[in-house]
This record gives sequence, C-alpha cells and structure tokens, in this order.
Amino acid sequence: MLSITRVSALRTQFATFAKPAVAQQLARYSTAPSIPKTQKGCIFDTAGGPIEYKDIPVPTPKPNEILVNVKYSGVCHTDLHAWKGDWPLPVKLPLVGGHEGAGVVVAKGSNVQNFEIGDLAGIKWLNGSCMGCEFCQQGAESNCPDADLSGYTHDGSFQQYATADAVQAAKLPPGTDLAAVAPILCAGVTVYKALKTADLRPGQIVAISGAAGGLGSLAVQYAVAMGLRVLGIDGGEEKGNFVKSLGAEFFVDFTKEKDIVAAVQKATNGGPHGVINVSVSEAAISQSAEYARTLGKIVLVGLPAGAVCKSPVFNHVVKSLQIKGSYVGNRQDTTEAVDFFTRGLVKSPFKIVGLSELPEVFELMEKGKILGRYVLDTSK
Ligand code: 8ID
Ligand code: ZN
Ligand code: ZN
Repeated sequence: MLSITRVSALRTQFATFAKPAVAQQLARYSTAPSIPKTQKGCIFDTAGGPIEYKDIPVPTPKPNEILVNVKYSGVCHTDLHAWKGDWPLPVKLPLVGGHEGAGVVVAKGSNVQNFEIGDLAGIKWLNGSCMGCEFCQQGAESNCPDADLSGYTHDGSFQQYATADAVQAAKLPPGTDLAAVAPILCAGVTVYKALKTADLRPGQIVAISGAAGGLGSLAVQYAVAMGLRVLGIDGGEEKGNFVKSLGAEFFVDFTKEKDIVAAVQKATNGGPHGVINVSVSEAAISQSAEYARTLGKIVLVGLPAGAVCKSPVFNHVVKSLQIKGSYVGNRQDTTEAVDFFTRGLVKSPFKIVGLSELPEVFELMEKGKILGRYVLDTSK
C-alpha cells in the first residue's frame, strides 16, 4: 500500500487511541479513491522505433516521490530528440517520454512533506538532482551531473499516472487550467529563464529565432511581459501572422529572405540587443552571432543534434558579444514562470489531441508544421 507521511502518523495515533473502525475510516480518506494497477501510456523500446499506445503498469512512488494522475501533457521538441536518440546523452529504454505533465497528486511517498493528495502538480524536465554538488548548491540543479530527467532517464508524462520527485515537481495553484499550464512546465520555464539569462533592459530588442514553435511562442510573450521589443524569426506567412498576434513588432521569414543577417539588422536598425535561439537549426544559431548588435547577448536554447555554433572571432571581439547557454530553469524560475501564466501575462497557444496521437504530433513537429504547442489529453 502507498504510505502517506502525515496521515500515516495520524493513523498510528488513531490506531492506538481510537477504535479500529475509526482508523479504517481515516485510512480510506487518506488514500486516493482508486488507483488502478494498469493505465494507458505511450512507450517505445528502441530509438526511433514504434511508439506503442498500450496498457502499462501504474508506477509506485518511492518515499521521496508523488504519484501524479496526469491529465494533460505538452509535447516538447525534446521528446522528439529523446525518441530519435539524437543527443549525446543516453536515454532510458524502454521509455515513456513527456516532461510537460499537469495533473493531480493521488498518492505520495512517506518522506513527502510539500504535497498533499488532491494538490495540482506539474512534471518538469528536471525530475531530480543530487542536491549536494557545487551546481545544486548554487540553485543550478538542472546542471547537476547526476540530474534525473523526466521523459528521458525517468518515465515521464505520456502516461496517465507518473511518479515525480516531490522536491522538483511544480506546485500549481488550485483552479489552474491543466491543459493550458502544461506547456509552461518546460517551454515557459525555459524561455523565461533564457530571457533572464540574456539580461536585457526594458525597451531593448530581443530576436526570437524559432518564434512560432512551442518555446518561441511563449518566448515572444514573456519578452513582451518583461518590457522588451520583439523581432520574431520563423518560416511562412501563417507563422509570421501568429508571431505578430502574440506581440512581436517585427517578423523575418527565413524561408523568404535571402540574407537573414541583413534583414534582421535592417528591421532592428543595427541588430537586436539580445537573441534567444529556440530553433532547431544550426545555421540559424550561427546567423544570430552575426546579426546581433554590438554588446549583444546571444542565448543558446535549441539543441539541434550535433550542431556547432560558429561565430567569426573578429566580429565577436570588436562587438564584444556574449554567447551563453541556458538550460531549463530551477524551482524559483518555475514558480516565477507559472506566476506570469497565472496572472494572465502569457497565454499558452495550444491544441489538444489524444495521448494515442503522439506519433502524428511527432510527424508534424519534424516537418515544422506546428504553431505553438500540441497538448495530449491522457484520457484519449
Ligand atoms: O533547456 C533547454 N535548453 C531546452 C528546453 C526545451 C527545449 C531546449 N529545448 C530545445 C528542444 O530540444 C529543441 O531543440 O529547444 C528546441 C525547440 O523546441 P520546441 O520549441 O519544442 O520546438 P518546435 O515547437 O518544433 O519549434 C521549433 C521552431 O523553430 C523553427 C520552426 O519552424 C519551429 O517553429 N525553425 C526551424 I526548425 N528552423 C528555423 C530557422 N532556420 C526556425 N526558425 C527560424 N530560423
Ligand atoms: Zn522540453
Ligand atoms: Zn547536484
């Protein structure tokens, strides 16, 4: 049976002082009404192999974990990388992917103090870290060499019930729209942190390269909410209109412009003060080092397989550019990013489909045909 710290302590007290019938009644209230033994999930055995939507066992939470009844999960491009196995970081196999899960806590391990049954919780990319290394000590937990990753080294949110380390799981305010908040749990947190990493001043211009995608569509909005002016870069008229509807002042279409560097510099009168690279394109990343304004801050977020960022050294030095990497965000970044969402400053542009449709979503993502995010409803 799943143990529940505070309540089980109470239960022991009751077992001593109360009649057994009362203790039994209390036990009924303290566990979730019904947790099935099996559930639906999307699982694959080999990199790039078939993704099966099938019955799989419901996991049991460890003492430090909560069990989340995942209602919705966003599909991040990282999930596609995990399935393809195209990063130099081994994935757990077989794997249930997914790391933008939003749901309800239905059980918890004996050491969990910060969640109660019935709380709303979010499953993020960082499932857990050692908490003892020099990086964890500084709050850079995602940079921990022993980081455990949801939907990568730990089965994630493409299932109806997923376990999550209670320390890293996101607290979601009561009443949160679980479908809408799902993309905030990776895409939102990541771009919010990347914008903080860019360290720009209100009124400065930030270019978002890959602006119509899952991360990009939120980056545009966080940037606007943080007082920045936005130039979006992506491909096609539909994506251009979409990015502008989210608050971008300028749009450069990489499928139409022959000279992207010149087009960006022209639109921004000398180049953007900062760039958030969320495209999955090596060429776009290197271009950003060329079009950035003098003293520009270039943040690398998108992770195209095997990519190298090339920056001409002369340009880099005389313009005194800064190129920085940014990797998701920590617990405080998560709280802040969710708070922007809760206050209505950013809206999640998403479309809901069933969990069983994950392979079709990957196909659209691979072809660059998604505006914003697809969110999976785990009941279908
Ligand atoms: O912590 C991190 N660093 C982190 C967190 C989450 C995701 C990094 N990521 C990585 C993912 O693994 C992926 O490599 O960020 C990248 C983008 O994730 P996403 O936003 O979930 O992907 P998407 O929804 O497919 O959007 C990508 C967009 O890039 C555009 C596409 O049209 C699409 O809208 N794009 C491409 I591909 N090439 C482009 C180009 N040359 C481009 N936009 C501009 N110029
Ligand atoms: Zn992600
Ligand atoms: Zn650590």
